[in-house]
Amino acid sequence: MNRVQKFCARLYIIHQLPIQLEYNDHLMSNLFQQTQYLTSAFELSQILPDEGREVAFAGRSNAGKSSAINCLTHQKKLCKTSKTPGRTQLINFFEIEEDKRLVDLPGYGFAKVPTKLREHWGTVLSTFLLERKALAGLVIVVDIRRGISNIDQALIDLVGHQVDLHILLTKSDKLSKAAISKTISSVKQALGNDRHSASSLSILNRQGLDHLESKCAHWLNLI
Ligand SMILES: Nc1nc2c(ncn2[C@@H]2O[C@H](COP(=O)(O)OP(=O)(O)OP(=O)(O)O)[C@@H](O)[C@H]2O)c(=O)[nH]1
Ligand SMILES: [Mg+2]
Repeated sequence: MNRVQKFCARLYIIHQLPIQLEYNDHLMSNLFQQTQYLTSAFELSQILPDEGREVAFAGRSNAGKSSAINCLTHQKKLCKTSKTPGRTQLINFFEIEEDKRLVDLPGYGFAKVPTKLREHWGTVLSTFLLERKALAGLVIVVDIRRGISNIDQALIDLVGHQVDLHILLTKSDKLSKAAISKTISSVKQALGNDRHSASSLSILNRQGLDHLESKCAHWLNLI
């Protein structure tokens, strides 16, 4: 390639790049925008047949799981969100397209939940996360200001050897850019496994949404 050809090729790339990025962004938004509520389960027996591919969202009560799914799908009320912890009390399934689903899981770690209910969800969640063949990836949602709690770590230890994990550090609008980067680095280091990843998200300014979109799209074979 001579210098003129190199220059033209470079120009072409420079010109094409933003268009291509916009196009991909647009494509991904459209992929998740079609998501619809499918069904809910309280018992293992009510859970959908183990087919297709799913990405589940787990984490402490009030960490921002339901808000993250709403942000990802560009919808305001797909999942119920609340300032009061313990809002999601069922396993909720959402269909992106046939055999591709997002799953909003009940939160853990909320002290006011009765012991019986806590035990119930402990069994249901661990069985679901360990046995579900459709589970392509698990997003563990963590409030960036609180960091990984003992229960989050116990979940990582329980399923991390068989399911790909993404730690989603939410509410990043509450921290400075420097503090966000520092927290992401330390979480990645603590994970110590290249299969697992971490990024931040703010539902207010949508910082980090691109990361979450591409992770979920990749797990679900949408791109
Ligand atoms: N500032 C800010 N607030 C957020 C963000 N994400 C979630 N929240 C708030 O955090 C609260 C809890 O959000 P939810 O999405 O209901 O949390 P959850 O993890 O689904 O909670 P449970 O269903 O109780 O387990 C709500 O008041 C949200 O508006 C964020 O990125 N920034
Ligand atoms: Mg919720």
